[in-house]
Amino acid sequence: HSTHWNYEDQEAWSTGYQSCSGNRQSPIDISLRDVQFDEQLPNIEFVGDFSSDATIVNNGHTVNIILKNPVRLVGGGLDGDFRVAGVHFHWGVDRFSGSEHTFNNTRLPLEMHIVTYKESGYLDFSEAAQGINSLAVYGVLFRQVSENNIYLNPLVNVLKQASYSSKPILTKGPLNVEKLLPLDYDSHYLRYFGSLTTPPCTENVIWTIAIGTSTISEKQLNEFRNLRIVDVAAEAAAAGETTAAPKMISQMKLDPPKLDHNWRWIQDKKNRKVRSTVT
Ligand code: 1SD
Ligand code: ZN
Repeated sequence: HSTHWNYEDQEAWSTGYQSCSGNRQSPIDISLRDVQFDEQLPNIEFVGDFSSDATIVNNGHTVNIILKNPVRLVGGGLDGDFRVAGVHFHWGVDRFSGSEHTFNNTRLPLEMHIVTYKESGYLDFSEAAQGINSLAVYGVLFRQVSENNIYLNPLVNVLKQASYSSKPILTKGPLNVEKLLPLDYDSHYLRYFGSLTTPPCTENVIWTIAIGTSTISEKQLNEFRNLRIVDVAAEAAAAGETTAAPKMISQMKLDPPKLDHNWRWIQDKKNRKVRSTVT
């Protein structure tokens, strides 16, 4: 069982999780002038059925989408196919904060992470999470516009139900994650080697970041900001899953703090290069 960590005291992460102070940490700032054009980077795409109803879970750090059908990340110079394990988001208190990666030091209000793991050689995500370069995350930054992004509605419309509980909730209609990607996500992307942006900060993530951005309205962003920091362990105990139940229930907060920001500070690039599919 892991120790608790939070976004207020990020400096402390490396005390419990050594990797968090390693040499290939994420996120990073991406200076678009300094990226290296790499003509060898082939197109990358998600293959599979993104169109079914999905389940969402407030895990106390983010809202995670679990898809019903298998979807794979294919191409992009990856070593084999990578299977989608979950999709989640990072946001902040206002329109000037939220994304984890920044372009030219500019932070956008939302970042989506499609987390995938290498299929060959690993049984499931947790096994692959221990491997070498066995995770691949596709990240997309969202900019704020006045119109709602209708493709986010199946998710945004159930966030209220997820705000106080980690109980899985079915989306309102199919959530087509593919529609949340920029149209040219397959050919216009950046690539670098990094880590998970949350503890244990494992340094085995092949990052792909769309050069294009998607959109979201302020109203939709506010639904993310209204989620609460649910205590998943206490909830499980309260549901009778452990013998610590009475103690845990008494410690459960009736009014947990808002999960109004969940982005990690920019990490040192060290000697790393960011490659790009475009000049
Ligand atoms: O923050 C997420 C974390 O919640 C978990 O999903 C992990 C892997 O499952 O990935 C990190 S991140 O690096 O994709 N932000
Ligand atoms: Zn993430």
